[in-house]
Amino acid sequence: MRLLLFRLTVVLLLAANATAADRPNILFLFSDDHAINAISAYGGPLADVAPTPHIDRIAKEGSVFLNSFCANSICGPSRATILTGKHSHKNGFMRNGNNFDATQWTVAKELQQGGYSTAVIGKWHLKSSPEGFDHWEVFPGQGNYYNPVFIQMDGSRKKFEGYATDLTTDKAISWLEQRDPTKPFFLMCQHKAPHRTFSPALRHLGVLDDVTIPEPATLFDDYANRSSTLRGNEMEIDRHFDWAYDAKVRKDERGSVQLPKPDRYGTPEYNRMTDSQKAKWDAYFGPRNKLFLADFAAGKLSDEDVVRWKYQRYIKNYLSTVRAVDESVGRMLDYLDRHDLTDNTIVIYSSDQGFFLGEHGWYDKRWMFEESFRMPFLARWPGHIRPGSRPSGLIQNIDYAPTFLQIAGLPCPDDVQGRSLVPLMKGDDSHWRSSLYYAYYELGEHAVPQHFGVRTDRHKLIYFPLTDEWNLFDLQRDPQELQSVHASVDYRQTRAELEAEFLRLRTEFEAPPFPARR
Ligand code: SGN
Ligand code: CA
Repeated sequence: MRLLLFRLTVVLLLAANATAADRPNILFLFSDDHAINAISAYGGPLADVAPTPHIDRIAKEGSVFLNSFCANSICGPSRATILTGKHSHKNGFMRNGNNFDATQWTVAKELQQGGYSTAVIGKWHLKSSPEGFDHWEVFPGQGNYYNPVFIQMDGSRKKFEGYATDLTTDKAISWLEQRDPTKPFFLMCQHKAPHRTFSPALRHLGVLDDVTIPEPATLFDDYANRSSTLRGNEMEIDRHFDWAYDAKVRKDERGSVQLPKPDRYGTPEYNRMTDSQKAKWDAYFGPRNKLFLADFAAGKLSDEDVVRWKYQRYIKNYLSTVRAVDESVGRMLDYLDRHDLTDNTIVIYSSDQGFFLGEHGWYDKRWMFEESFRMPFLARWPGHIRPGSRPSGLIQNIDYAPTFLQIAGLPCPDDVQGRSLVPLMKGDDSHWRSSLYYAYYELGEHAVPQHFGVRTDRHKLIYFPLTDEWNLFDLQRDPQELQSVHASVDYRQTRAELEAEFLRLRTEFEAPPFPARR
């Protein structure tokens, strides 16, 4: 009842004081698996070799949130959290493969009812069809890079020739062209890139040929001094990166050369291409693969050399897919400029979780370790966000829905678990939170076990229920998280505080019991 009255008052006030078009537009630019280390505005180790000038423009004219995290480092759950402002156990989407209960409250529905034109284009990955959007056009499941299929609003599937990132951008722009201009808009433009299998736009093949990408210090991590479950992972560049599927060395290119395992999958993205697209791919990868295979067959490469070669192959393809995402951001910002929309639009760039770019020897995400736990979050909002600001408060994807609502001047339901980021955007971090709750529920592909934890600005406590192990990291002394100090007497006090905070958060968020021990 209270919410209803509030909603009515808001609508009346909006009608009296402002034309709907005065309310800010919300442009949510989103990608899949884009680690902050691959965004130059975050100043990571790859900033010089692979800059992202258009994403950086958002940072320059707005802010980079330095401590942005996800609630559950996996695709569908992150997206469900963004739409609902709730942890996975509350919105019911705990693992990829779940079906999003579209009857529940979402921020898209609220914005739509509150007078916004709403649309989502690109990767959706929540199985049930989008609701709360005036327009949508999304990939089935993970979607494809080349000549992808988009599901239409009538349920039919249509294949489009071209590259997923470009097509997603074209479709987002054409929706902006056709939208109802008397209403503010909420547009989610959601890319597949740079997700596995890291397949660049053909025009970007070779853009990083002249550089050697610096290797992360932990490329050859031995997984000692942490949970025993780390060793059971199946996401190592060394042991799991597939030759054809990931490293792009097709079986039909190898002649008599035998590559070591793993070599399980084919090349589905290559198979989708037209003959002329394949010709461009072959012209690039063909000769490079030949050189590698010759060296390999001649016994010139040690095991470590092979890992290093695979790392370069991986990271260059990954960063090349980012190149198209960055170009897309440039096109979207340019559209706002050319249509006089820049001043009244908040632009956010984010990605569903982070990703390991060789750190700990890994690709993929899932772990509560920094590289996958962190989500990029950059925002530009002229007149509200100070250009060049770098808020350091701990934020999480549960906060996005309440943020959108405050920007739109709409009420936020009591059961939303996140908090609006508008105060942080405006430079006020005086009453901000000091810890975050994390929960990961899958136990499947890549063999990362369920784990749960709490992070403060300095420490991280993780519980692995299947093995009943606890890890504690001092992020200031050990930023690479190589040594749990959980058993150290020096950390007795910290451990007790973190355990209490973990429990407090689990109570506050009404978290379910841990899965049973193995
Ligand atoms: C796919 C990928 C995995 C990836 C998951 C989750 N395999 O299953 O490597 O971890 O998606 O990614 S693939 O063979 O399909 O590329 S997520 O971003 O959707 O959560
Ligand atoms: Ca993802």
